[in-house]
Amino acid sequence: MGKVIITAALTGAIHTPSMSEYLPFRIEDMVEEAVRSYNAGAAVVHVHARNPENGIPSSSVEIFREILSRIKAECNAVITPTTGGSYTMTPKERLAVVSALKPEMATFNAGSLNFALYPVLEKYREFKYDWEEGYLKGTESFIFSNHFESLHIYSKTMNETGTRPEIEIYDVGQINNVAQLLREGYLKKPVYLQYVMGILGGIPATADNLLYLIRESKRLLKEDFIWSVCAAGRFQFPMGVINILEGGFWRVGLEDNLYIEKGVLAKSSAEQVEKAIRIIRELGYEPATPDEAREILGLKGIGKVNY
Ligand code: KMH
Ligand code: ZN
Repeated sequence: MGKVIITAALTGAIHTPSMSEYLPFRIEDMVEEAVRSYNAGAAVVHVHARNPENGIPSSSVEIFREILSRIKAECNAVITPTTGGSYTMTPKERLAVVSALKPEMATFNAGSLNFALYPVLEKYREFKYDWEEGYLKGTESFIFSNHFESLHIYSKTMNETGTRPEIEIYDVGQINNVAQLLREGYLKKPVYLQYVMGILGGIPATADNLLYLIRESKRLLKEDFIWSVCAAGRFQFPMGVINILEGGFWRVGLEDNLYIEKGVLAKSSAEQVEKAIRIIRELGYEPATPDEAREILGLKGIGKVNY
């Protein structure tokens, strides 16, 4: 049985501070969470920047630099900053972290979609910060734009900085986008896909759909891909188990799911990492170390980043 790359997605741009007291958005909390997830067995940590004063998603390179350099000083995890940012950011703002910090890996969102969070307003009514409600409501008219011109720019930039794209796949057609980018020479084989399931606007998180994504990836990309899955909310663990059994990897973390079990808030992404590793070990798998992940993903090495 192979090694499984476990990724911990610490904060994201979906959940807002009032949804969980455990969602880290201050720099010191994000660093502590990254180290906790690393110590729990995660090989990769995925990082978004937030304004430390009020938790609103930020594209500030200086905040990213502070977070990434402090994580790097404390552990050997692979650090994957987002280029997804949030819907308040331009493509240029979203990409700035890659040009400036030249990370080993960064997310690469492979297509456009509705990215709707507004239905959570039925559940959350009281907010600590004045931006939260408008931010969530604003997603009712939000198209997460990743057209081919921006995909070309993202690819070129990541090729220049030696940054491995972690290609976020929200729906089956985006696998064909990747095939097109390979044909055009923008992306290199093998590509690393992160199936993102259960976002309202993207592919629903069902076993059938996950197997379909894998099958369609094999049809279009042959053997030239490695893949992981992250699924929103209650689907995080079921989709992860299926994906492991199919030969893929697994992303957990409070970015995607605030709970450790039904009705119980996770106190840390590390709790979800520990639970995922207990499960994969029961199935005969072992978590990959960060250096094994670097080998599997063909990363340039932490010594070649600019932070
Ligand atoms: N936010 C997740 C739904 C990114 O950060 O660029 C997918 C993601 C993409 O993590
Ligand atoms: Zn993210």
